[in-house]
Order: sequence, then structure tokens, then C-alpha cells
Amino acid sequence: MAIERTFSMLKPGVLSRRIAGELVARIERKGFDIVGMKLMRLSPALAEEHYAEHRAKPFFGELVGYICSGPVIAMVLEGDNAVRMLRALCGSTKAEEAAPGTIRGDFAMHTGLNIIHASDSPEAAAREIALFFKLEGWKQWLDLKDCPAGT
Ligand code: D4T
Repeated sequence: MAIERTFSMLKPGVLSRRIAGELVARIERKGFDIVGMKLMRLSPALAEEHYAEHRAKPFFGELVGYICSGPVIAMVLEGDNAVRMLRALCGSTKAEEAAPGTIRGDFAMHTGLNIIHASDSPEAAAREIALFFKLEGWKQWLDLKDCPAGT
């Protein structure tokens, strides 16, 4: 099994509902190593770049509005098969399809407010880690762990 990195973001509803500790605990309990973590507020420009593939979708405006509406916690997580393992832990994107026991299944009633982001491929993980942790100090810190993003 290959050690991988993936990108995750706890969306604004997590801090406003004061469930950040609970969600981070689930991620750690599953076995991920947190190798990068920061509290930040997304600018509309960063949100639009992150969600660029959805630019033409009818929900794009609400998606960007929600993700910019309060602070988020951006994380780089490491572990065996991390991209697929985290997607499984999060559950389906659509609220009504997210199984109980998954993070979205347990904490989200609405697809547009689905509480957590997880990269959907190793390529997306590499792109998103670079986008959110691009400052030189972060890059050096992540390089210290000697594991290429999304591979
Ligand atoms: P995120 O980016 O939140 O991890 O979502 P996913 O990777 O699981 O799913 P996605 O890219 O298809 O959707 C991005 C984001 O858009 C919202 N959304 C999605 C929505 O409001 N209505 C919709 O019909 C869909 C498909 C939720 C997540």
C-alpha cells in the first residue's frame, strides 16, 4: 500500500457549530497523520480557483459564498491510500446519499453545506496542497516529510 497525501478542509459550518475537535478526532482515530494544518479565511479568488471545475454549475455562486462565509481549517493528511480512505470517511457528496457513520452522513443535512472537503484524486490532492500551502515556510515544512503529494 502506497503512502499518500491528501488535502482536506473543514468548512465554515464546522467552526460555527464548534465540532472541529470532534471531526479532527475522527480523522486521527482512523489513522491519518496530520502533516499540515491551518485556520484561514478564504478570499473569493482562492475559493473560485479551488472550485474552478464547477464555475459553470448553477450552485457555483452559493458554493463560493459559503466557503468564504467564515474561517475554515485546511489540512494535509498522510496515510496509506489517503485520497480514497478520506473520501470513504467523509461519505457521499450528496447529503441524502451520505451513509450514517460517515462524517457527512452524521453531520450534514444539505449538499451545499456538506461540512468537509476531501480531494477526489491524487492529482487534485497535489494541486490543492500547492494552492493552500504554497507559502515558502509551508512548502519547506511539507518537504521535510519526504512524501510526494498524491502519490
Ligand atoms: P467537496 O469539494 O466539498 O469535497 O465536494 P466533493 O468533491 O465531494 O463534490 P463535488 O466536487 O462534486 O462538489 C463540490 C461542492 O459543491 C457542492 N454541491 C455539489 C452542491 O451544492 N450541489 C450539488 O449538486 C453538487 C454535486 C457540494 C460540494
